[in-house]
Amino acid sequence: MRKKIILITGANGEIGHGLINSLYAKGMDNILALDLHPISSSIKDKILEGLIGNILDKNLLEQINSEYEVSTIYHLAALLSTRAEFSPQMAHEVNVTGTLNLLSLAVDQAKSIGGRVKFFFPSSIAVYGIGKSKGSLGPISETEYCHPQTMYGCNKLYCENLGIYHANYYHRLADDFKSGHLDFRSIRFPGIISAVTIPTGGTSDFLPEMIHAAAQGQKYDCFVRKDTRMPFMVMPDAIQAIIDLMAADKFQLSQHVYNIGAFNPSAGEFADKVREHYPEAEIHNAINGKRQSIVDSWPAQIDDEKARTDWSWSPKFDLDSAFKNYLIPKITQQYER
Ligand code: AKB
Repeated sequence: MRKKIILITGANGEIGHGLINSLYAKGMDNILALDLHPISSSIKDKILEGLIGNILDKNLLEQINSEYEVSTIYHLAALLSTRAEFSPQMAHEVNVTGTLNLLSLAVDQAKSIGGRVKFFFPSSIAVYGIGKSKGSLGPISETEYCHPQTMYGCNKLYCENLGIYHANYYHRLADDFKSGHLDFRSIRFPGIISAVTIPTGGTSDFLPEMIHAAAQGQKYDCFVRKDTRMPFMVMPDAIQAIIDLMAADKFQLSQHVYNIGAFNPSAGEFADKVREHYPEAEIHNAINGKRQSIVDSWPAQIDDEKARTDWSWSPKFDLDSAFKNYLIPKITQQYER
């Protein structure tokens, strides 16, 4: 008998931490957590098993396929946008080939179980590429401006399409083809701010870095201009969105990939908010032109109407309540410790 599990790749990452905590709180601890590094001590008691390994290792995936019955895959492993620009080939390998490997595993599982496997893929606003007119545009919907300007954005957009293909058309000429064996669901995340973890290798890292630096009494050089605006949300809302989308009835969903957003302060407005709570905060600007150009290619605001209508997406936190009820209390508590 194969063990029934939920597979989470990139389990040690920011979203992995939040998701494992949340699934555990809901009684779902039959998790096989895969990561390049040993599973972090803060989550290792909340999973069934931890596996150290690479999503590019086909033998490892074959082993998972033969030893476990996988009902759901949360495929979180990825190289983020800034990191990917430094190593585009490697990013393509991890972000695209890695995702293809996981999609194949999901299809194999669905065939052997004779049922549906759910697959969650975190996409990103990096799939958008807009020109100089960013400030004058209204909210951008899922179908507009899909012309990414980064390797990471290209990878995410293509993998969304790979997921849709595997869900609806993969092996369509084969006798055992069944559309719907793979239930592929994806969210295009904005920047995410966690009070507990600090991201690495992303281009939206400037807001999380700014508040974590202030909380630790450290000076921060923000790598984008003060007037730089893009959508953000806090981690609890990001995790809740994953849980809600994955729990939604399939017939409610009119598409596979959804935008979601919560607030979109400029870097300067966010710095002012940080100073309200940490009056000593030393925040300066040391613009990195290349990272600036990446954020400039991302929308200032996105249209998440489809998520609101189809599966009742509604963020719990706006900018003020995010500071008051989540970021400040949690971050302060963390660094006091
Ligand atoms: C990044 O900055 O690369 C990510 C993203 C916006 O997807 N946080």
